[in-house]
Amino acid sequence: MTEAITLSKNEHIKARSNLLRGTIREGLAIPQTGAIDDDDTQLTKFHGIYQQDDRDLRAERGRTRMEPAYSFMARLRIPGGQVTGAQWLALHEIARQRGNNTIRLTTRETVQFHGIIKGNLQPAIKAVSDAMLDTIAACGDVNRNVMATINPHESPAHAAALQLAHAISDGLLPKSRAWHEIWVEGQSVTSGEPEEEPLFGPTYLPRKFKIVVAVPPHNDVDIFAHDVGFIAHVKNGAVEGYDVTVGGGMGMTHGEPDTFPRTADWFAFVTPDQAVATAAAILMAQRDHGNRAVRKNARLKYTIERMGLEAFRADVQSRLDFPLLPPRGATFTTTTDRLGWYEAGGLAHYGLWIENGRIHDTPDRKLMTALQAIAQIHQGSFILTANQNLLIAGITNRRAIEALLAEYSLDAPQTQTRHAAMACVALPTCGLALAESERYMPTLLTAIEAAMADAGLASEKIVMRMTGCPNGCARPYLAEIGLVGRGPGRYNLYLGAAQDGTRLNKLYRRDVDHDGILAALTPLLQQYALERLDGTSFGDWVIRAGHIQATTAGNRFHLDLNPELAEAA
Ligand code: SRM
Ligand code: SF4
Repeated sequence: MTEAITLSKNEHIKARSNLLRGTIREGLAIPQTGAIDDDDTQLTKFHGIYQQDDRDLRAERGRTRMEPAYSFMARLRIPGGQVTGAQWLALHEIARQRGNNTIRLTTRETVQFHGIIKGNLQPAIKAVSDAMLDTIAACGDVNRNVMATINPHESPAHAAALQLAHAISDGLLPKSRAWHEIWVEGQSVTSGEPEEEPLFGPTYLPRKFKIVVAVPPHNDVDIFAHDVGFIAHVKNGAVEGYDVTVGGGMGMTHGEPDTFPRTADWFAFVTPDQAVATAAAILMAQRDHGNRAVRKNARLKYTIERMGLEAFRADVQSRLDFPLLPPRGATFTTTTDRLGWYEAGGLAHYGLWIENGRIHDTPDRKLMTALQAIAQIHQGSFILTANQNLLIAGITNRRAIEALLAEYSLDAPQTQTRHAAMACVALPTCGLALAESERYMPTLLTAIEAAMADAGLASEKIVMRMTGCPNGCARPYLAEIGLVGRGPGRYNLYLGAAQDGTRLNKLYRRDVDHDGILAALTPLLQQYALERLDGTSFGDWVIRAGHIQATTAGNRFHLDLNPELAEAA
């Protein structure tokens, strides 16, 4: 007999939502508030939309008894991150007319608009649809935007990775017509067809679900951070199959050891024509076995920890009519992007560094205007990377693009460490932020660059990532230096991840402020400069030098505390 479980609140909201409609449409029409109904805020996520409020203004508005300064964030679904120049121009206009005049490239190869007020929300999403794009399933308990390794021009395998990302994204998309009704048509449209969700069922998944596709040796999608990964095996220039990984994830909660980041397990090898069915079978196994009572333990990584990998594999296998073969294994070199000019597939490409993915104009730097000008003359595509950068791909008019990059100073040199860095959005829009991230990272990097230069490390690359809370949106637990917000101005400092994205880092200092971060890192950088052997990364060196205890390997590495911290815990 199965035990009755108490379902989490969100399960009830989904169940009674009439396939993700709730009362969103009615709520949008109420002019007296900038917000929508609480339950509906959970449902809009499935449409790629989050209700937020400006946290810089929260206290002041509370004091003056005003409603919080509500606005919405909208995230697009762009499998493989590729858009045309015309689509870029449309995104530019939406940000300008309906949002806060910024475009935010995310850590998952898509864009977000922030600061859309309620009255602008439906027109903004309609404009996204008019640009032949959508926001369906960009958030919520569904399969999220599917990422692919960057640049389909690089080889047929890269092109196949992009195609697979599209096929998985389309194949695993919710079937509900709610998104079109609410955001495009603005009314119910009855087609006469019965509406159902054959893959998900009426309560969708227990939690978010993320899939990526990589072509070794480049791990630019951070394959081990995701619920499911496909790793291409290439023979004679063509993909002969994919290794499949399962159970990666970053999110955790401070002080709750039953939540933890985890790198994915190697799971199986499948042929290209079996890949979408395999993704669907894994999704269905998680749909049926994921924890629907406790949301913080609902991700696939916890399902696999609970069931055991072999039992999980047997369940997935039972849903497929072909055998899951043993994984073959692959080697990666780096998680960072290829920036600057390079040639591939007979065309020129320019990897443009975007600081923390934020595209906007400032008095000193007109990045948004510059990209608009580039989009007006660029014949190829724009590809959004998992490192929050932008590849201007398939350039046929290099001289003209070069001139614009120079005119707007977009080609100014930066250190490798700054190029490799990422920070999540955090304040003022993210409701979960405990500390600054995007707005603080540039300042901290300047100080770390100075410490690196003093140590003679100015030209080295150390992968550094920061988040404003432990949810891990910039994948900080896979950075050589990871900083995770604890409270205003305070961070936990993690060290020791591998540059190829295969090993998590470990807590090194708890609750440190700006000076504390520098006090902890400066002597390490100096020692690293003296002691490292050629080619030893900082993440490997901190372990070799004994600053991080490598007591456990693999996907649970992160869980052990260093002895000195364990004593203090
Ligand atoms: Fe994230 C929630 C931003 C990638 C793990 N994430 C949020 C929300 C929506 C806050 C909220 O729930 O109210 C943040 C909105 C902030 C804002 O104002 O824009 C937010 N996450 C982001 C983005 C924009 C960060 C960025 O700077 O680029 C990334 C958007 C990706 C996308 O396009 O889909 C983003 N989030 C990630 C990643 C990285 C990844 O997937 O590669 C992770 C870690 C990987 C993972 O999923 O385990 C991540 N976000 C979370 C979590 C923790 C999930 C968990 O399993 O515990 C939350 C909180 C939650 O879901 O309850 C969260
Ligand atoms: Fe917000 Fe935390 Fe994600 Fe940063 S890591 S965007 S603070 S949820």
